[in-house]
Amino acid sequence: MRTLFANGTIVTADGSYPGDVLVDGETIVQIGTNLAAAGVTADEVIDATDKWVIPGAIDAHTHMKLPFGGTFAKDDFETGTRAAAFGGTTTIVDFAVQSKGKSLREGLDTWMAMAEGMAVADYGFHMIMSDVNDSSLAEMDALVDEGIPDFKLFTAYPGVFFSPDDHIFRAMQQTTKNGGLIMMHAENGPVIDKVAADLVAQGKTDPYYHGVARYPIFEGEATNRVIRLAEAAGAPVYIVHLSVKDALDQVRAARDRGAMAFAETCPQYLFLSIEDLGNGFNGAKFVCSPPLREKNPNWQELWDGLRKDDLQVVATDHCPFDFHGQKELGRGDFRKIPNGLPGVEDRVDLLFNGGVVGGQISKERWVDIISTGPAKLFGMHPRKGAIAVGADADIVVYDPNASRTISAQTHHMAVDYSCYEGWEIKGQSKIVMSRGMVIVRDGTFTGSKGHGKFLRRDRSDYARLA
Ligand code: DUC
Ligand code: ZN
Ligand code: ZN
Repeated sequence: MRTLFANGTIVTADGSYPGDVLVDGETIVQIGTNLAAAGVTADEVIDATDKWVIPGAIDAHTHMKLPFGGTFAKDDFETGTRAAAFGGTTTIVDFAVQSKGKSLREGLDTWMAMAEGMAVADYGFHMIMSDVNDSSLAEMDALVDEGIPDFKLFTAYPGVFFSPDDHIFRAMQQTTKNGGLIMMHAENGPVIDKVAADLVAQGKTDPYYHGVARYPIFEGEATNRVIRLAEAAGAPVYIVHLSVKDALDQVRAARDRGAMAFAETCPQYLFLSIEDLGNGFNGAKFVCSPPLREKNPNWQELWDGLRKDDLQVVATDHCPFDFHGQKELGRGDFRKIPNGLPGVEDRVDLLFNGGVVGGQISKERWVDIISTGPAKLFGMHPRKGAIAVGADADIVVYDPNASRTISAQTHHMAVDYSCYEGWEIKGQSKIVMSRGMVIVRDGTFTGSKGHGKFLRRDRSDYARLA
């Protein structure tokens, strides 16, 4: 099957130009101008006049079916990748979880089985380490070789995912040897739990106090601490879901002194604020960790960070729980609200609308932070994240002039609310191709369950990217 994308503007992280893209099978085989006039034939010609041809977007941080607080994130690998595809995302990197007392391998096998035959577009895994010991450290080397080169550890969630500093340091030392990457959830969990307990004891149990308990300085402190540990170990480190200026300042300082420190933020920290956590128990819809922050100065600081490359990635931390029946587990005690927001479907458009239309970033930088940047950092480039000969044919025809209204009534995520309900935004993915197969066409799903395959990823050259 040969598909020709004709008459569009190819938008990449490096630049934009008018051009045609020819796909044969699962791969991009030719890029040029007026290919049809030059005699190139195809089974299907997709007219991209007045539209942009961009690499399929990559969401490097999702949690399909994550067990959390006695329940499970609602989307599975089918519904989650399908919703992602509607929003122009053709690759996700999810998190397999090592449980305490179990091996990395057991956790990986469980998540592999959950995804097998389900996904409509490609997926990879990072590995969450909840139990750092001699044996799990040794297992890391094999995982790096098998295409899972990154490991997430937590300074938050004592008793669940939390690792003490010496465990984090040992995992970092291991990646110094095996070429992998440590990803850090950086908030000071033990201190947060103390503040949260004090608030609840005072009768402050509403979702709003979830935001109050998790001070910005607790994220800044932990961010600085883990970066310093990584520097001591000679390892690269990636801060996930960075939410606040205090933490960004630590990343900026680290990068200025030459540390291999990288960071992502998420749409919720660019577009939502602690005010959304108010409004009684309705605020539970907005409970995630780190929490939503004060709008000022944080939103603009994060945009500045994205523009200046102190932040390299925008991912979603997609972790959806229904308001009814799941978020409601925390009525009367915000500590029991499952943490996480739905987002995998709307990231690309929110970033286009708020970033490109909003004048914060160029369209090329938009492609970089939603696709090419994560492809490079997470060992997928140039197979993913690129419009280039030889790359996987993960291609989106994007209409920058389309507009739509976000609503839980029309979204494809398996969750009963949207954090952006009623928002009118510009930009929409019209054609979404995953490895040569058109999986979304003008708002209709045309893909198939099981088309998505596990993606073996390489180590990246972190020193070069820093
Ligand atoms: N934060 C969330 O909001 N949900 C899942 C895990 C996390 O770290
Ligand atoms: Zn996290
Ligand atoms: Zn997460």
